[in-house]
Amino acid sequence: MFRKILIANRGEIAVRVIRACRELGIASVAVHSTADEEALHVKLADESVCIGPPPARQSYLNMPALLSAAEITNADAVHPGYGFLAESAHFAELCHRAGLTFIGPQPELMRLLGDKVAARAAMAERGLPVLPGSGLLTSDEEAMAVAARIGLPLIIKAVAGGGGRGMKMVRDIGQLCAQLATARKEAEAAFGDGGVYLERLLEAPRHIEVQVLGDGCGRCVAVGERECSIQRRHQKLVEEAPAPALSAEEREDLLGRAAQAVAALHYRGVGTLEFLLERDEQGRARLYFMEMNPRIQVEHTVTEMVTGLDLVREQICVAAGAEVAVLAGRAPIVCRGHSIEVRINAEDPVTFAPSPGCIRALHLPGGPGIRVDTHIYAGYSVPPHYDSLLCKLVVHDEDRPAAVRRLRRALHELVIEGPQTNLDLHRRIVDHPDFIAGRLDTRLLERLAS
Ligand code: MV4
Repeated sequence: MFRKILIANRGEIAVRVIRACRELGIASVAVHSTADEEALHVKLADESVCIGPPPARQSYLNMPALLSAAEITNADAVHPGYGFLAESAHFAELCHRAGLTFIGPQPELMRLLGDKVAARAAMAERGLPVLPGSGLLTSDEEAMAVAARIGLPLIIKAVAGGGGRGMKMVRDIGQLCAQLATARKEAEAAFGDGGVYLERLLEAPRHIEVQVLGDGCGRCVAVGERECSIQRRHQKLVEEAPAPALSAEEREDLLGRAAQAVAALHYRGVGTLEFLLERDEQGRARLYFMEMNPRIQVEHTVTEMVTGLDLVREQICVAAGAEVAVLAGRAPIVCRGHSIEVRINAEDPVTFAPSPGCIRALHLPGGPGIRVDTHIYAGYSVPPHYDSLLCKLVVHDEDRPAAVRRLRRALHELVIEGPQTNLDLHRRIVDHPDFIAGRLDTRLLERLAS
C-alpha cells in the first residue's frame, strides 16, 4: 500500500480523499494556492505545500509545482480528484516518469476516452449501443452527407469536449454549415482542438450513468447507476441512485453490458459511463452510450450510500495493486434503498453568477440518513478563483419517497449565511410534483426558473 499520497486538488474532494487516506493509514499531503491558506483540506492533511498564486493555471494546474511538491514531501502516489488535472494523460505520464503512481486509469486509456469519437467507436466495438452519428468531420460536404444519412434534428459535439460543453443543435439543414463553423470556433477556444462530430439529437432524453471499477487486468464490476437529469448549463444539480427511470431488468442489462465493455478495455480504476435514455413507442428503454469519464465524480456519493462501498478507498486500493473484495468476487454488490444528492453552490439565484465571500454562519443538517461533504466552515472565506460548489448534501432512506422527504427535511435544517446560494432553488425542486413523481428532465428547471 502507499505510504503517502499527494492530493492535487482542493475543496470538498480534497477533504474526501484525505478522509480515505486516514482510514487506510496513508499519510496525506495537501497542496494549495496562496488563496487557499485557510482551506479545510490544508488543515486536515498531515502536511501541506504552497504551489503558487491563486489562478489555477499557476497552482492546481501547475504540473512542475505539483511534481516538486510530491518530491520534497516524499509522496509515492498522486490523487487528482476531479476537474483540474484529473483527466490529463500527460500529467499521469509525468507522475509515472517521476516514480509516482497516478491514482487513475492507464494514460493510454485516458487519451482514448478524451477523444469522444474514439471512445464512441471503442465502446460500440465492445457491444454498447451508440446513437447514429459521424466520425471526426473533415469538411462541410461530409457533414451534409451524414445529415442526409441520419436525418434531423442533429447535435454537433466537440471531440475534445465532454460534459456537454460546446454543443450545437441543428434542426434545419440550412443551419448546418453556420452551426458547424460556430461549434469549431468554440471548441478551438475552449479545448485548443476544433474537431467536431455529429449525433442524432434526442429531444427529451434522461441522463443515466454507470459507475464502474476495474482492476486493469480484465476484471470489472458495475457498481451501480445514477440518474443526473436535473442539470443547468451542463452542471448537474441533483443526482440519485438507483435511477428511478429504469426497471430492475433494464438496470441489470445496462450494468452487465457496461461492465463487459470496460472489462474488455482492461480499464483500471473508477470510471463513469454516460448514457442517454429514451423510450420507444412500445415503452422499451433505449440507452445510448455517450462518453466515459476516467475519474471519480462529484456524485459518487449516492452510489456509496446505496452500496455501502467507499469508492475512493477502492480506487486507491486498485491503484496500489491491493485486493478489492468486490473485484475478487468475494463480496456481492447490493443496492439498498435510495439516495439523492444536491449540490449547493455559492451563486446568485437570479443571474447564477458566482457569489464568493465569507461564511458568516453555518448550520449543517444531521440525523439518520444524512451525509454532508463540504470544505466550508463558519468564518471561512470562499475564494472567487475556483468553482462555486459549497457543499454536497446527500440523503439515504429505504425508498425514493422516503429519501425525498428526508431531503426536504435536511434542506429545511441547512443554513448558510454570507454568500448567496441555490438553496431556495433546491427547496423548490423537492416540492415540485414532477420531481416527487420521479419525472426528471431538463425542462423541470426551466419551469421552476420562470
Ligand atoms: C445529447 C442530448 C441530446 N442528443 N446528445 C451531453 C452531455 C450532457 N451534459 C448533456 N448532453 C446531451 N447530449 C444527443 N445526441 C442532450 C444532452 C443534454 C442533456 C441530456 C440529459 C439531461 C440533461 C441534458 C441537458 C442538456 C443537454
